[in-house]
Amino acid sequence: MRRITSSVAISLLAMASVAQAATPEDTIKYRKAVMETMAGHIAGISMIFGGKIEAQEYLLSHAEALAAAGDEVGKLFPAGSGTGKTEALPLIWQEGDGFRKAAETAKTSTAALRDAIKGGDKAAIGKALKSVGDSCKGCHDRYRHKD
Ligand code: ASC
Repeated sequence: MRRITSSVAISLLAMASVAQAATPEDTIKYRKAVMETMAGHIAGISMIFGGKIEAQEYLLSHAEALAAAGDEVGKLFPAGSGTGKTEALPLIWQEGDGFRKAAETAKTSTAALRDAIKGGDKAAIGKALKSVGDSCKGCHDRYRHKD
C-alpha cells in the first residue's frame, strides 16, 4: 500500500513537472471539453428550472460551474488555436476586440445567472437564463462555423 501510494505521488509530481505550453490539438480539445460542460450545465439548469427534473438542490451547483466556465471562455482561444479540428472561425483572431467583448458577455451573463439563482426570484432567473442563451447564440452565430 505504502509503495503504491508513493508511486502515485511520484507520477503526479512527474506530470506536474513536465507541464508545458499546450499543443494546438490539446488547446482545441480542452476548449471543446469546456464548451461541452457549459452546454451540459445549461441543459441541467433548464430542465430543473423548467420543472422537468426534481433536483432543485443542484441548481446552484450547476450555475456555479457554468459561471466558472463562463469566466474561462475568453482564455480558450489563444493565438495559434484556429486551425485543426475546430469550428472556430478566423474572425475570432481577426476581430480581437469584438470577440473579447463577446467572451466577456459569456462571463457576465453566466455570473448574473448564478447570482439570480442565489437570489431565488423566478422571473429574474428566467431572464438571466435567456441572456445566457443569447450570449451563446450571439457568439456562435458570428464566430463559429455553421454546419
Ligand atoms: C446551449 C448550447 C449552445 C447554446 C445555444 C444558445 O446549451 O449548447 O450552443 O446553449 O443553443 O442559443
